[in-house]
Amino acid sequence: MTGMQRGKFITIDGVEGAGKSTQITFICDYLKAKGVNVILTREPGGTDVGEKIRTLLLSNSTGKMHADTELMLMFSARNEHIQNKIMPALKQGDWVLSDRFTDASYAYQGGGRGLDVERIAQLEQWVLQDFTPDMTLLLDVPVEIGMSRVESRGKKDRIELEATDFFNRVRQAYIDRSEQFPERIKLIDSSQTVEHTKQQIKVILDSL
Ligand code: Z5A
Repeated sequence: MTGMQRGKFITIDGVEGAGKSTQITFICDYLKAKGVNVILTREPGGTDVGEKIRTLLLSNSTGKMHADTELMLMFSARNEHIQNKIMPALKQGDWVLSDRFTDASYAYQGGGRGLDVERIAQLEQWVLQDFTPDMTLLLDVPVEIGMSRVESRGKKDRIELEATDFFNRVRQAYIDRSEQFPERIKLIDSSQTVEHTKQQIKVILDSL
């Protein structure tokens, strides 16, 4: 690329109630204070088409769905997201901060639903080629703690209705990925206070 420097792509992931939404606001403000132009987005979603796919994926009225269909819908939304939002922003030098990304497909559809990781990797290669986040912040919390944090939210969506076992497999798949990609995925203990998590994130961001 000539001239302008490409922005950085940071993703934040983890099981439910790990504190992604809480910390993402802090990260955004922290980077802005350092003079970085940041775009905040999420998956599934982030574009008009992606948000429609999100509704289909998470709505209880959708009912049962084949795990492969769920995986492909996640990647369809992701393709739209990358092509129409993430790449254009990075190319013009903005940073992009995404609440969840491909690691969630490995964790939820791979770990949770039990889909073959090799098949997910094939889809990833097809859609993303070599595109990958510059950094992923993985907020880790025991499933029971995460669940107790979100309990008061009331009605659960289609995926949240899964049993504790499902989320334990999701958490383990995230941890496995952080061990597989230690350079990119920073595992953060998010089981303590919001402030404790924030301090760990700050140290990591300063290293960027
Ligand atoms: N999904 C998938 O299956 N495959 C994919 O490829 C992708 C996604 C991309 C939507 O995700 C669903 O899509 C998700 C995975 C699936 N399904 N599930 N389950 P989402 O990110 O939109 O929704 P979510 O997972 O339900 O996020 P969340 O529950 O909102 O989690 P969070 O953002 O990490 O939590 P939070 O809102 O920041 O915090 C929850 C509460 O805890 C809140 O009251 C906070 O004030 C409190 N909190 C936060 N941190 C702390 C600490 N440290 N101590 C105490 N209390 C805290």
